[in-house]
Amino acid sequence: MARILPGQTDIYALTDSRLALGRSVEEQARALLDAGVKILQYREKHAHAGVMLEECRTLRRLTAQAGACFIIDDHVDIAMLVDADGVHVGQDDLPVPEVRRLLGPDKIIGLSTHSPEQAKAAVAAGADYIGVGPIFATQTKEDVCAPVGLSYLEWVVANIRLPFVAIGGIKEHNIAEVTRRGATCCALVSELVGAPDIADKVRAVRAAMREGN
Ligand code: TZP
Ligand code: MG
Repeated sequence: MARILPGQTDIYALTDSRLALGRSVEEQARALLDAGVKILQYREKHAHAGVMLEECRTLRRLTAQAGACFIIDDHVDIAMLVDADGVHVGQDDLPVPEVRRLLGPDKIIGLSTHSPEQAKAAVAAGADYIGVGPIFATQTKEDVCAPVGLSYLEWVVANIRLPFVAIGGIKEHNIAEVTRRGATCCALVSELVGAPDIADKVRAVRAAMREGN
């Protein structure tokens, strides 16, 4: 089990089987972990609960072997059943203090935020890290709000002490802009799992991140 927060690593990868060119969740995870990704989130919005549970059991095993942190999107029950390292919730999911009651003090709770008010509320609620975005327009998330752009990211860098991960429409070609504004950890969905060669893409994204430093 690895308690690794966004401030401690550069890339935060998420699964998405609808974008993964036919690769299974396990294949996505193996490729990402082999490429050295240290935070992996299971995010499969359309899978049945039984399938999710089995896929999460597999990812728990693979992430533990790789010394990587395993986060599950939304599903606190599955996170408890497979002993994931944490859960990521959005503004419309269970409130952070209630998730904390279920998971206890040692597990990681991430919360998506889209405004300074939400970031301050996340700190007060006891989140361990926040998602900051969507930075750019994205097709990946169905109920996504309008992009908050780089200005909200800059506000977080200047005002919030909690670890954070920038997310939403981040690609190899624009990630240097995001790191230049002070993000040290970026979450990417389609750019990584949708790449023909995931390992090559992780290397290219890492190199592009360094250009912005
Ligand atoms: N939360 C905010 S934007 C987003 C999530 C889960 C999707 C980001 O996907 P992509 O493909 O990296 O734009
Ligand atoms: Mg959610």
